[in-house]
Amino acid sequence: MSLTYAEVLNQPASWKAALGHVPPVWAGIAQSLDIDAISHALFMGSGTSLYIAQAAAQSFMEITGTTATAVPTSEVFLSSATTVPRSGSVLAFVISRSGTTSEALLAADFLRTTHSHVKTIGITCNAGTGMAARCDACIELSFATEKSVVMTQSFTTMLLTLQIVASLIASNDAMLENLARLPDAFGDQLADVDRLAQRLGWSPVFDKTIYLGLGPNQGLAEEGTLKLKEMTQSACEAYNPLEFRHGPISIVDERTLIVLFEGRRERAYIADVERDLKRHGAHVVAVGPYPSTGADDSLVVGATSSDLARCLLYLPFAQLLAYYRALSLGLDPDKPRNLSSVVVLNVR
Ligand code: F1P
Repeated sequence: MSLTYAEVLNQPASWKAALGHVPPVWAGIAQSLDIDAISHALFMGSGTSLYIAQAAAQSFMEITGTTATAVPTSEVFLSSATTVPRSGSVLAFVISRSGTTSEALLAADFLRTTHSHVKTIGITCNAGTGMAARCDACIELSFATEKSVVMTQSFTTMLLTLQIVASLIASNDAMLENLARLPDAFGDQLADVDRLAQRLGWSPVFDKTIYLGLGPNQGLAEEGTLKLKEMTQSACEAYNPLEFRHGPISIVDERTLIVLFEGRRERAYIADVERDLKRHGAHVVAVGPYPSTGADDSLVVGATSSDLARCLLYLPFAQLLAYYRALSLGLDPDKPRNLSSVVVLNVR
């Protein structure tokens, strides 16, 4: 079995491990760093970890009511005037699967040495890396580490970790209970998700793929395109579903596959978008908590979860679609072109 496929299937085990591991670790961090009133949360990462940051910032704001932003790690030290709040009690989450990406380490160093009002928390899947040494505290999720270059279970497990942390900060037990149901929900949906991803992944019809999502789902839509780019180098883009009609829709034709990550909040607006996409010839896949009558394919996931707690359940379809598309093109998903698992920056 390919490494990537095995890691996609291992997600419920990693999620269960995170649900047990994170609460006591966070309690220790909150006590030792004296985390009390937070005025802003800053999430940062590179590549897939940036998309975790985007979804996590949206989740954090919804769960805690405190403002949060997501930025590429490089912008923290190269454009701090526009990315780092100048005052207040700021919590900065530095996200990096490897814990060794140069920009992540440079950002952590920069914040620690120049911004005393910012507390840095590393989120990584490898223990004992430079990340732990450079941040004020670090959550190490060794059970979600990966052999693959392409990030799958590390994405969802680090995002889940950040949603758990936000729920703990807000003392939101209902959200924690919702999150605790995710591992079983993954198992319930897997057969349908795998079947549809396999059929569409192997289809020779599509020459471009668009992912649409809003709110926390926008980061997930970006991540869906990154999986396809990494594993298949095929044309793909991500947008907010309502924004997509304001211009980009002109790229749609009969060879376009469009995946909509839908939530209950936008339900009243989305049927019209689906109709328009189909009118222009796209094959529309709706992934969400209710069956869609307007789409060509409808995948029901997390029907009983809240919009926010359901987020992670959208990813397995995107991961498997990229996996099967790679196989259909004769590519090895475990060996993506031009990529290694860590980017090291040589600074002169
Ligand atoms: C993650 C990342 C991946 C990408 C590539 C290089 O870095 O940018 O998103 O797929 O393999 O590394 P990190 O999370 O380890 O910092």
